[in-house]
Amino acid sequence: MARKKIALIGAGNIGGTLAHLAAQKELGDIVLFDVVDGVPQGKALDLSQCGPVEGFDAKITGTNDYADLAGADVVIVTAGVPRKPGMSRDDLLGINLKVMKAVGEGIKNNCPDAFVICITNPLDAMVWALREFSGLPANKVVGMAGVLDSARFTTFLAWEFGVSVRDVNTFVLGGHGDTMVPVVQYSTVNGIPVPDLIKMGLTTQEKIDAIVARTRSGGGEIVGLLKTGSAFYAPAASAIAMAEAYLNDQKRILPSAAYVNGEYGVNDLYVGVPVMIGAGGVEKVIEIELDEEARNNLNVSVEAVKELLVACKGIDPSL
Ligand code: TXD
Repeated sequence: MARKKIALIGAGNIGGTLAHLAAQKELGDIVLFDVVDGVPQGKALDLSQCGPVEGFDAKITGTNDYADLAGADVVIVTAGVPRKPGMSRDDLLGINLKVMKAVGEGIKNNCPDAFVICITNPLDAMVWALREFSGLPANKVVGMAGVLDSARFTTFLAWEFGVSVRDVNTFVLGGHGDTMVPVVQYSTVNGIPVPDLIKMGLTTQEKIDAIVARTRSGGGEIVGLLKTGSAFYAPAASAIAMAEAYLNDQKRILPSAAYVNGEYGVNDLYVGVPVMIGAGGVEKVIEIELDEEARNNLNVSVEAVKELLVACKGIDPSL
């Protein structure tokens, strides 16, 4: 069986890390695309030379020509500009919306059957715009944020309880911003819900509240430390988990910025919800019971995403 083809649009910090992870996992042949001449080609050549050392076979190429994306099975989009200290994700909207228009055209014209994972910020608006511009079916265009936000929440909880990250399962809903909703009652350590762990005296409500707050500002914390850009190792690992679920039909339940039409009382919007990802792309939106606080927080997040879409339509009347 011919190898799958993975196209990475944006060959920057996340794009290069995506390429390395996909190659190490031998998910398929990899094409790195960027508008900067030389960067995708240089990174592709460098990554190819990892093959003999790490023991992977993958044809890794770099290009500045969208035609080289032809036939891609998976496309992961990081094209655009990242945050600098003092910038919010929403500040990127004007620049990155124009980038999504070009990227959407490139996908529509060269690989319309691909499963597209958007990473570019402000994520909830960019994934919606990318679907509009590309014209792909909504179940084949998804945003990566929830897997990263859940990974941050999981890491902080594992540190709090002094347990393996493998035994912590967390749930994050809503937008990829300050309004994201880490859902404590569905977050567990080896199946024990966090609220029960509080009752058992293994932590306190105050500590959990602080962890929720740190998760919400997890991106900003790294931007503040790096000063030159934003997180890229965990974002890349998170998107690769989603790509693998599609390529290997894993039916994984992953929090993702997915198209919702009716579930959670939300219509015609991309928002962070648990979905099943398999060979059909986003195969199902999982609707869970939310307590009043979580539902209110989700509604706040939905309103914040809607405001971003109004801004997008103000910039590009074709939307
Ligand atoms: O969880 C999440 N979704 C977020 C997303 C987590 C971390 C970072 N988040 C966002 O991903 C971040 O705010 C940015 O919007 C993207 C990409 O972050 P990255 O750190 O990879 O940015 P880089 O290193 O600047 O790479 C961006 C590349 C760079 O090489 C540019 O030349 C290229 O994008 N670029 C383009 N490629 C193709 N087409 C166009 N028009 C274009 N414009 C810039």
